Amino acid sequence: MPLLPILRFPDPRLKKIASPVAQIDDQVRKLAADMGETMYEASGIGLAATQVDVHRRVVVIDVSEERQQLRVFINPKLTRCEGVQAGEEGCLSVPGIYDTVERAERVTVAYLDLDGQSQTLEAEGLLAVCLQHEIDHLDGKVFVDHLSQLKQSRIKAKLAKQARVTA
Ligand code: GNR
Ligand code: NI
Repeated sequence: MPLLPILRFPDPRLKKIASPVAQIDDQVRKLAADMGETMYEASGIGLAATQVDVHRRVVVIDVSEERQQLRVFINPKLTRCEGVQAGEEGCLSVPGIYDTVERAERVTVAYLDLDGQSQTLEAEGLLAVCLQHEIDHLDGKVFVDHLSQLKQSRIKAKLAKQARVTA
């Protein structure tokens, strides 16, 4: 199955707001499978369709050690957020950059599974962080948007320099 190219910050396509999936068909199932492969290949714990330039509300996550518990969330929506946690985040679209972001400690997410069934999941810790990070992507946000303007401009400069030396 093909790996999908991942957009890099500050690509303006990362700012697009993804549309809800109306029908879970073979195309959506193939997208989720390809996103799973792409995430595993890149050693990520999550991937949002936005990052592969598909602007539909599809997220894959695997926070397990064994890397064999792929979770697929279609049209995920946070229905409850409680508490605060601050943790170091990274992003496959912002390679080599890590910084602390405050997120809710516990969340409830409503979503559709690949069979089109409505589900809810209560999550905390890393899974809760990852869900918030991925849903941000679907809303056109990357984790650096949570940082100060000064940090954002430093990150853009660093990535531009990286792109020059690897070109
Ligand atoms: O692989 C990833 N690791 C990670 C670590 C801390 C907080 C969030 C993440 S998500 C990231 C993969 C990614 O960019 N998903 O959009
Ligand atoms: Ni990300």
